Amino acid sequence: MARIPDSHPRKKSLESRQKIVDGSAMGLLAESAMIAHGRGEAFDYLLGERTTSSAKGAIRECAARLMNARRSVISVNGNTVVLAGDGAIRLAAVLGCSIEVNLYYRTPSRVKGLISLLEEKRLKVSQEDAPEGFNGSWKDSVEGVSLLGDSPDFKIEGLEGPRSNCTKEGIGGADTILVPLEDGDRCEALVSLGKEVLVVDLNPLSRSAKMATVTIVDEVSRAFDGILHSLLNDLDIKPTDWDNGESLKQSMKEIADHITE
Ligand code: PTJ
Repeated sequence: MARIPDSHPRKKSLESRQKIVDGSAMGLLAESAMIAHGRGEAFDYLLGERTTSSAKGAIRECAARLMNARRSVISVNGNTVVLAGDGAIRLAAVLGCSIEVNLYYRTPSRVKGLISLLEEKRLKVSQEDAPEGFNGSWKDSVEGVSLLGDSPDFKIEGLEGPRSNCTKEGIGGADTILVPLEDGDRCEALVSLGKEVLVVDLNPLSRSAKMATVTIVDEVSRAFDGILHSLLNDLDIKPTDWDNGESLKQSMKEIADHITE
């Protein structure tokens, strides 16, 4: 792809599209990945391609719940790895949790390919400077992030087919799951197992947005950067009595305000 100049107003959006195109060409994404991405782009456009004030509140709430968790895990699908795999690795390094590749359209070769891509990203992130506010050895923390998903030994109760497969060490045993671009049924099944499900979804009307314990209505890479910043800088945050329905209403109001500005 030709280099996009920094001054191009749609630079970030064009780069994300290219990541989806390249990920598809490599056989890492679901056939419908581009449709999902296009839907996300449309909502992001309506939100003004920014992290809104309600999303900032949801980001802080998720950071607090992840810090407070007995055992957390980050569940990633194809789109998330391609768009925000580096961000997932940074978060897992700070939280000391695993990342599990858990796919809606599961095939062994996609799981293997996505884990390999995450391994490359883990190596790259381990060579970066530690994020501001992080204490300890960044390299050791990043190298310690486990990448799960290729040997499922647990089933999510209440779901049929391959999408119910997961690992006991990851999703099966976790009490708190950060899961971007989740599908509504799986989100509902995880919540009914008593888990805290923290979803990132640009569409505040989606079933998963409505089913989740906390929904961050934001683009996945921006949301991951926001959670990381909150984990390292908002040291006194605690989980609140979160009203997710109210937060989603705020997101819809932010869309309405933005389009009538
Ligand atoms: O890799 P797999 O097999 O697990 O499949 C992944 C997709 C995303 C194809 C699959 O889960 C799917 O079909 O998802 P949906 O039902 O289309 O839902 C995707 C949701 O994510 C939609 O509500 C989009 O608005 C939202 N979305 C898309 N891109 C982003 C996003 N949310 C945040 N950041 C994005 N970049």
